[in-house]
Amino acid sequence: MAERYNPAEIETRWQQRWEEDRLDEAHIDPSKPKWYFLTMFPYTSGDLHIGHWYAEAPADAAARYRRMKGYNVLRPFGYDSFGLPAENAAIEAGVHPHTWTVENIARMRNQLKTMGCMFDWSKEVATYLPEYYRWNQWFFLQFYKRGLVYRAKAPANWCPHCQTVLANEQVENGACERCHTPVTRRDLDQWLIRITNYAEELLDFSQLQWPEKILLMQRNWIGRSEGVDLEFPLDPSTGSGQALEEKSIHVFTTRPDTVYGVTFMVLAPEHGLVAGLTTDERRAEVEAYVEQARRQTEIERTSTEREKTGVFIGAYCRNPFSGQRVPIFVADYALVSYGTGAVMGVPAHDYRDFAFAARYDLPVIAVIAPPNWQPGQALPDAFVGPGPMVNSGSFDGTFTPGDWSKLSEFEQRALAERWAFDFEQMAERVRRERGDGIAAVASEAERRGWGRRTVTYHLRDWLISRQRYWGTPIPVVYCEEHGVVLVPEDQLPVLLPPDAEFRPTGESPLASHEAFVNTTCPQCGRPARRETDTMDTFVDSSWYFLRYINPTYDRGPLDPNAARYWLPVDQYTGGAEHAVKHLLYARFFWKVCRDLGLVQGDEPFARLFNQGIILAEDRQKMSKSRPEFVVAPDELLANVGADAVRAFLMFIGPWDLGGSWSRQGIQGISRWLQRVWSLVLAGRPHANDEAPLTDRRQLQQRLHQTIRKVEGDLEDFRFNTAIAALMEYSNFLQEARVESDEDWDEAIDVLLRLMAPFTPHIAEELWTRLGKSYSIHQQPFPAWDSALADAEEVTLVVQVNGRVRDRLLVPVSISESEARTLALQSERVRSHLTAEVERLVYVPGRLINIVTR
Ligand code: ANZ
Repeated sequence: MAERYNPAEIETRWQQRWEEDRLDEAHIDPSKPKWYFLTMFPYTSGDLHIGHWYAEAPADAAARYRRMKGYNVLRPFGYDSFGLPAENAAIEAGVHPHTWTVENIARMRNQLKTMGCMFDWSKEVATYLPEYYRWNQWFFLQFYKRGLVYRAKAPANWCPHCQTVLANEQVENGACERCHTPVTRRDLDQWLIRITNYAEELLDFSQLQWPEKILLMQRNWIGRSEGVDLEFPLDPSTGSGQALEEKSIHVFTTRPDTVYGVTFMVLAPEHGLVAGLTTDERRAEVEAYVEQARRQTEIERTSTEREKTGVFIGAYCRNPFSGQRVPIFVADYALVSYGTGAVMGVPAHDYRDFAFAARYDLPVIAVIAPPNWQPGQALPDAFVGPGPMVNSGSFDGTFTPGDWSKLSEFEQRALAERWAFDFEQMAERVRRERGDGIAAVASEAERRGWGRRTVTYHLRDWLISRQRYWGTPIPVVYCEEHGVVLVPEDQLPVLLPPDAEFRPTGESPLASHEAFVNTTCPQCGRPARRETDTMDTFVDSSWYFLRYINPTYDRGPLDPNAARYWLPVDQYTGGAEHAVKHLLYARFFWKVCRDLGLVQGDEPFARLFNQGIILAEDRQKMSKSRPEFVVAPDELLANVGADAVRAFLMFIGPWDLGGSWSRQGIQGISRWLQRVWSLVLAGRPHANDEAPLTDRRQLQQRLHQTIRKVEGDLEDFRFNTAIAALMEYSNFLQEARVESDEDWDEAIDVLLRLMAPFTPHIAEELWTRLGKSYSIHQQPFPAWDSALADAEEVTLVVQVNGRVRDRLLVPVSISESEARTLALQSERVRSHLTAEVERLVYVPGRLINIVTR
């Protein structure tokens, strides 16, 4: 009796052997095409869970496939090990983050090895190591020299009672978690990276084969907005009468076509002119309002649901176009960080302004005529659609598209319904109209010197200062004499001291570490203080893939020689939750590296694929709060083995959609592997001698069709259908009665090589048991021949006027004219040809439709 399939034994044995033989180490080899296959590295946040498996196992199959196709595949692994996850876990467990991280990495590495993935362990990277973060500091210096990093006041959470900065997690419902005092925002000196310098370039996605959804999210995040900077002169006859240096207020507007409809002006509470413009009578109220606005987050302030509040500051400005006097308000829906921090209020054509005007009883002047609207008629709501300009001086009658082109079709249709006009007609009109009110007013403003066209981005500069312990120290020293002094390159790394307090206090923990803080000025040698904030860990993850190619290189962050060969990354995979920040920061870092001459080309990741998530058996999210639904990979390994878990995860659905766990499903996969095991070890079956002999041609066809299918699926990450094809193929072999040993050998050889990327251990075990040379993972992927894969005959459906009249068995290679002749000769067809043939529609190899007059 044949030996039973024992995955636990086989898998550990092969994992050890592959590691000993360094099978998965990638070396520069210019004779081979390279394939850098990168998967987003994980946080060191504890045990490996099924989500890690889902990120790694299918990617591994794709990488193994590439290697079998003759590529030199780089498949590194590392740990995103600085930052909050490690710090919080360490605080909970009461151990030092360093100890905790080291232990976790060791555990994760062991767990990872049980997956049977082709990781190149010689290139492991961990961001908490000084050999790594030293280069974060080096990058900081280069950025500084290029004007890409600067210090500025930026808001942080502040508890007025405890007199301290709070981390986001220390704020509960807007209050300090310790004393429950409402938290305010306080400006601190912090470091920012000028990512906005690259905003325009980051919007160019032309070289990226990425999911459309991700590109859209990046585009929205960068948020390019074309508009006009308009200048409203201050009205000297009113207001505080204080001598003001500023003579005007600048607004950023995307809708200059509405300028005649301005009935008020709004300044952000933090706008620099508020204090100076506020009149004495209004001062107390304005100050109270500004103070309470400080407590709100931007998200709260811009929420569309929220009531629009504000306070009149007593001053006025003038509309350069209409000459109208415009009252100035301070209101928190204007953000200081966007545009100019001031908004021209046009209630007739902007929803927020409409709500504000309604609340403070400000006039609403329609300047774009909605369809079916009579002059003088009050507007029930803001109208954001297209139409002719009215009440707009010499612009009256000019057609303007309004916000039309910025709306989705869904929103456009909703608008059409709301204002009772025909959607199609309006869409057509916008396309046809030549006059464009937006451009007309913008040009007029420029001509008269009242404003200029400008582009604004929603993207903000990247605030990298963190008042936390577990991160990269920012390599800066503050000297009384020399101010901000960079730590010289040859003194890097600035080491993170192991003996600092790491529990978050809000203040930077390093600030209380005397030995760290007190240093000397690199310029004058006199006593100086170190910067005590650490870097955002997104800095670490922005370039880790550049370190992988040679993590021991010590003359720079990346080895130029390895870079020339391995970069850029050919395929990147990971979770869609990193759609914006990580992927944008990494693209930005790459572009800076390009400008520093470290890499070539404009993009780091040519292709991107996002996997879905694994749900629990009840189709809900797996969570620690429902332990009975959490799948623990380690347990599964003992039961069904890594190959079954891998194959099951790939089988449950398209990789980008994810799927839900199923105990039954995994048993099914496990049984399939057992069947393959027996099938291969039993050798060519003689038992079913009764069965009719399998046609040799049919056997070959199945074999070549399966190769073609699996290859195509692996190219496109359709692992589920590839595994289904493998199952069908192995079932077919089980039923088959093959005449020659040679044919049987070939059929099994192909089966194992096709399975190798998915289930690497069982494939290797059976392969060597058949006496084939180790290792199957160094074998080429089987080739297929389309002549053998294609069916020789196909059924051609013949229709007359769309109704099926006959089915003909024809050679696959049939030409259109042959098909036409055969169809017209058919008796069944001819009896329906009562009228003259007008034309023939031919779908090659499938269908022919004869259309009569
Ligand atoms: C007048 C106006 C009339 C506007 C109208 C819109 C419609 P996007 O497209 O996102 O760039 N805005 C400008 N700066 C702002 C700030 N700091 N805080 C809050 N809102 C601000 O948005 C541009 C529009 O957002 C601008 O165009 C301005 O309102 C507002 F019928 O100007 B608009």
